Amino acid sequence: MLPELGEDQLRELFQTMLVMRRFEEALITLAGEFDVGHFHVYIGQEATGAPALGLLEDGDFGFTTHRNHGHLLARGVDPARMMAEILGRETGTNQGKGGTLHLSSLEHGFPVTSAATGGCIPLATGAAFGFSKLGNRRVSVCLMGDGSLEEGAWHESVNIAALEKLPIIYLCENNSLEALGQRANEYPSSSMAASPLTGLAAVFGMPAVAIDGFDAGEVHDTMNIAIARARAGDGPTFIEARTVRWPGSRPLWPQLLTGELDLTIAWDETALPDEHVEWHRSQDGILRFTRELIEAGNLTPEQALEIDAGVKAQMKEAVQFALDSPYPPPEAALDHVYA
Ligand SMILES: Cc1ncc(C[n+]2csc(CCOP(=O)(O)OP(=O)(O)O)c2C)c(N)n1
Ligand SMILES: [Mg+2]
Repeated sequence: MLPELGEDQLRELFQTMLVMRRFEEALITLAGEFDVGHFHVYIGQEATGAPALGLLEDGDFGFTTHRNHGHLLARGVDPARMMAEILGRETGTNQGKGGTLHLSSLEHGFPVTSAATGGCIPLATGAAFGFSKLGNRRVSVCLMGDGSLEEGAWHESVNIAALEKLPIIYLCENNSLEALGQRANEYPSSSMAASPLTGLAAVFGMPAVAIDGFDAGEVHDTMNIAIARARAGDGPTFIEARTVRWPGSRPLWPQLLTGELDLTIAWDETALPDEHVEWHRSQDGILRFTRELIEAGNLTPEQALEIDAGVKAQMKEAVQFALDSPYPPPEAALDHVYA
């Protein structure tokens, strides 16, 4: 379903999702030609991150994981500076010293990013504790994978959040729905005895809901309620956004196994490839959102392609900016090191 937003906002959301997708497609392509090192991509989860983070206001914080690129892009961080950061360049968001695993940008509400599984949980909870003490009506969003529920930090943090009624939303992106990865002996996500995962939050007495993470409208509406609750001082919410892992993220290194996103599949069944049919037909959240926008008369296929062409050109420039940027000088190695 479509989020309850005006036409301009719906199109903005569409463009944001395309920025998220085209950025990482460009990164995977670049990694084929250039040693980028290891990285993780958010491809396939855009319909969760874009509407959820689009609801935040200036001063609200997000704390993300090793799969952070899409989250920062959703809050408007410059793709060129992010690409430069991933390539370790001086012009990067963190002057080339954070890299893909620690992308952050305080001015966009991402003060620090931890790639330790579960690391985001105490960070986000601590920020919410600070907001609560300041009484400033700001909210903290913990963008966590299902795997982080295995960590002890989850249980300790959520207890404090519930006791103190902290202004926090635990947005758990569960991309483990299909056990395909495990079956094919690929990269596993989580192994939890608890089922459903929402039970791990409900036991602390907070609203805990499971939603379809491919459904931008459901994500938007659920987040909206959770944010209002947090701002009103009524405490935390746990949201499990359920998706499946993008086929290209099943091998250890991301690969464009489903090809680059072809938007025409959204309105032309004959464009549907023979492989990964299920993915293209019902799982790719961007294709689903495109279909919904067109069916509701908020976008034409021509407009969709035009927006996409602009985004692709922007990503080409981002890659070039990164490649043209210098590495930090050796003398800068100890700058910003506190010991
Ligand atoms: C403390 C810790 N243990 C192990 C790892 C290695 N590791 C990297 S990604 C990952 C899986 C995390 O699963 P999940 O939180 O569901 O995120 P997903 O990759 O599925 O988005 C693991 C175990 C890590 N980064 N930190
Ligand atoms: Mg996972």
